[in-house]
Formats: sequence, structure tokens, C-alpha cells
Amino acid sequence: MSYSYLFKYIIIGDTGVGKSCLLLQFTDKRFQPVHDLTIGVEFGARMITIDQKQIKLQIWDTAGQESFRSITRSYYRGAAGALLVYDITRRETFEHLTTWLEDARSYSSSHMTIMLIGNKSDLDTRREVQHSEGEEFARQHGLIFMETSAKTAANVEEAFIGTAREIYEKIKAGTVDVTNEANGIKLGAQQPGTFPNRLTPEGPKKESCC
Ligand SMILES: Nc1nc2c(ncn2[C@@H]2O[C@H](COP(=O)(O)OP(=O)(O)OP(=O)(O)O)[C@@H](O)[C@H]2O)c(=O)[nH]1
Ligand SMILES: [Mg+2]
Repeated sequence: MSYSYLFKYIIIGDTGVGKSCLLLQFTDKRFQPVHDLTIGVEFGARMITIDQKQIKLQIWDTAGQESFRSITRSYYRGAAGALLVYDITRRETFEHLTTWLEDARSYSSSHMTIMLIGNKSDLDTRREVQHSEGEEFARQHGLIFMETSAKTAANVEEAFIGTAREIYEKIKAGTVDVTNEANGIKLGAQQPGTFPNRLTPEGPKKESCC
């Protein structure tokens, strides 16, 4: 299917926070109750519409485990958007945000839009991080913020589409160069047939990494 723009995303955050589940909910509208540890990087894709324009989101879901950190770092370059995820029921995942953010800022293009996500909002009774704390962290670091549930799908569409909307606004405002692929954006109509086949299937796929 043709698109006006392709935006590349990366999903980052500690292991077990629900990165792969968020992607699966967004691409396939289903929930995976078992922790299927991501090894290296997986990817998914979905088409969305903003301002009557078809936009393809190409989403790289990274492994949260420390041992994969150097692989993850190689995926920041060329990402237009990042979803930085923590688990509202595990405070340490919130405390590690600063390290994630440092990596994201150091290894990405300066134009990358970052959405902070407090996931597992369905587990409110086990909450260790208040909504207001997430909001405050986002405000201090210039991020967009949302709490989501990959289980109930609450705010999942909004998180992925909201990030795309921000990127789209930057394009409209002329603050991001769409001809520079390092910014994670591709023009669709102008570059027909250049999209590698292995990236076209919808839904998360295992990628043998690096
Ligand atoms: N209740 C609830 N459980 C969730 C939610 N999102 C993910 N989980 C569960 O949390 C566990 C980890 O989810 P994953 O999506 O595999 O975590 P991940 O961040 O991809 O982890 P790594 O691949 O190791 O980095 C699984 O058991 C999921 O079912 C959510 O929104 N609510
Ligand atoms: Mg995963």
C-alpha cells in the first residue's frame, strides 16, 4: 500500500515493561500474557491516517535487557520517534528512565520525538509510580506523556498516533528535514519501490539481529 510518509519508531525501556505487548496490541489488536523476552530487535508496521495522509509506521521493538544495550543503541540513529516505556507497578523501571533518555539523546538525531509511556495502567492497585510523577518527569525533559495498558488497549492507539502527529507537525512547521533519512522519515510518493521487501509485512516479526 502506498503512503505519503514513512516514520521510523523505536520502543525502549527496561525488560518486562510491556514494549512488545504494546507493539502487538497496536499492530494486531491482541495481548500476549506471557513474557516472551525479546532477543535483539523485532519489528512491526502499521498504516495510519493523519490529515487525510497515509503514514506508514515502521516500529523497532528493542530488548530491554542490559546485555542487548549496544544493539539497541545502533537503532536510535534514523528514528523519528521513540516510545520510552516504564511499568507503573515497578518503580525501578521509572528510576532507570534517566539512563534511557541519556542514550536516546546521545545516539539519535536531535529531532527525535520522544513519548514517555507509563504502561500497565490496568494494574492500578499495584501502582508504585503515580500518574503525576510521570507527568512531571515528562515536563522536565520535554517529552509527551501518556499512561497505557497493552492489556486493555487503553491509550495504545493514542500513544502511537500521538507521536506521529507530533512528527507530522514538525514536518509541517519545517523544523525537520524530510530529505535526510537520518531523521527517520521517508517520503513515499517520491521514492517508489525503494522500501526493502523484508520490512513490508504487518505485525511483529522476529529479526535475526546484527
Ligand atoms: N497487566 C498487564 N500486563 C502487561 C501489560 N503489558 C505487558 N504486560 C505483561 O508484562 C510482561 C512483559 O511484557 P513484554 O511486552 O514481553 O515486555 P518487554 O518490555 O517487551 O520485555 P523485553 O522484551 O524483555 O524487553 C508480559 O507478561 C506481559 O503480558 C499491561 O499493560 N498490563
Ligand atoms: Mg519485548
